[in-house]
Amino acid sequence: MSFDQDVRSAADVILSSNSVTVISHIDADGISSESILSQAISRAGIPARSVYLRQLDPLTLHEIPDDESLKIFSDFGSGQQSMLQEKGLSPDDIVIIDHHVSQPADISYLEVNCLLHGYEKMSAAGVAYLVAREMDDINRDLAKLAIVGNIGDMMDRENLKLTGPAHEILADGVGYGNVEVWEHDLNIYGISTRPLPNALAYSDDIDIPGVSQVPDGARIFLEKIGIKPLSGTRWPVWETLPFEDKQAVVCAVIDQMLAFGKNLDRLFADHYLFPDENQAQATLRNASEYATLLNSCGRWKRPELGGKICRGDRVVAFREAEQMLRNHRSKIREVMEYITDTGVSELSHLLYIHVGDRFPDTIVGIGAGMSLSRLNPEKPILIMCEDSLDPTKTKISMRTRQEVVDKGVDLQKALSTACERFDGSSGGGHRIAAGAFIPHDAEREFIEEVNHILRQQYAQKSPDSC
Ligand SMILES: [Mn+2]
Repeated sequence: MSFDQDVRSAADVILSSNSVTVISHIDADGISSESILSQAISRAGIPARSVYLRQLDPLTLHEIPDDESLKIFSDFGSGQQSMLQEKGLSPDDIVIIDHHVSQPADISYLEVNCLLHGYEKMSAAGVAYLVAREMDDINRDLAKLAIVGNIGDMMDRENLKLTGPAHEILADGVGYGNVEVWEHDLNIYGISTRPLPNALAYSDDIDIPGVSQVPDGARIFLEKIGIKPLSGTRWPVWETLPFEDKQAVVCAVIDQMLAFGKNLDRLFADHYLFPDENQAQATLRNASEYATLLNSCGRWKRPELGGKICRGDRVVAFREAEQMLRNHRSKIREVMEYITDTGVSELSHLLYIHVGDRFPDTIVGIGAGMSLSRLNPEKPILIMCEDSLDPTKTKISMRTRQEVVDKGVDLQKALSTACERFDGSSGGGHRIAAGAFIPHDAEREFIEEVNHILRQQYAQKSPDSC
């Protein structure tokens, strides 16, 4: 079946059901997928309830209700079909909405997965939206949430913009009027809330000598071109900076980078803004920051709070989520500081560190990703921590940069291949970021196996691998 036919079938199955349980992942993509689906289902007059899972595995399987409702798995399920089969779920009970690598089972479940049709740059929220739109055209307002999910899963990072079917969804949001695209804009994070010097200093993609990683340097850099704090020490944010000032910043950044022979390839990216969000909730005014807010809710075990925000709660849930975001940021900073202070160990093709039980296992991967620019940027980082749910397991997270992926590295493949050699381990994710759970006593061997696989990946780089 074609992707469109899969979307149609899922819409039909959902519309003919009596009640639905949406079982979704806890990250920004999972939370936005869940709220797109639940809202579309409720609008169709079908009762819907939601279950969020940190991951779909034997330990969380019991959280799937044993009732008559149709079960929709979103942002996972494709890779766990044999497990769903073992649980005794029949094809009539299930719809899978996913974008991860699929593992076929003997039973053929209805699986709407863009990856199966060659669309690599779309997330589960994108698939969920296409199903919701197929259910009823009134769901076009939900394109905005699909953008949040796609950005949360970094679907724009390789091309610095959304492409393929995710780009088409963008057009729905623009047409509806709650999405605005700023094409080919400065590639920085935090355009709606971050003081400009910090946004310039802490943008992973662009390396501006004297500015990157040095907020004081960034302030001096901006003052030199006449950009000053608005009042006292409060700096403007990129979103509200006057056009002439933006031009001045871009020119100065280009001059500085060229003067030091830096590559400008990743200087510009598309930004996705939400004009319907109030300035008082600036965190929700662009897709990246909105996604960060949802991620922090999920990582701190409050995914339902993110779901409420996706449904429009701008008072109670939003305030609470902002508090979580502050906590989230400070904990990630602690992970980064721990990594920098402790130092990482180095093998030929990766860096690694074990953080034990010092930090919640839900944020160590993010912290590792954010410390990459302070470490050897050529090597992926592998971070280990204790699994909070199962003390016999170690949780592994790996992160790298787009430039390394372009050289042929695929962390998802590296971890899932390594897992095949160790009983009781499982892994998944994406080329640029992946994770695994392995037996606690296999750590050493596992790291060496991953290093070995990475060495092969660098060696085997072929033109179609990126
Ligand atoms: Mn996802």
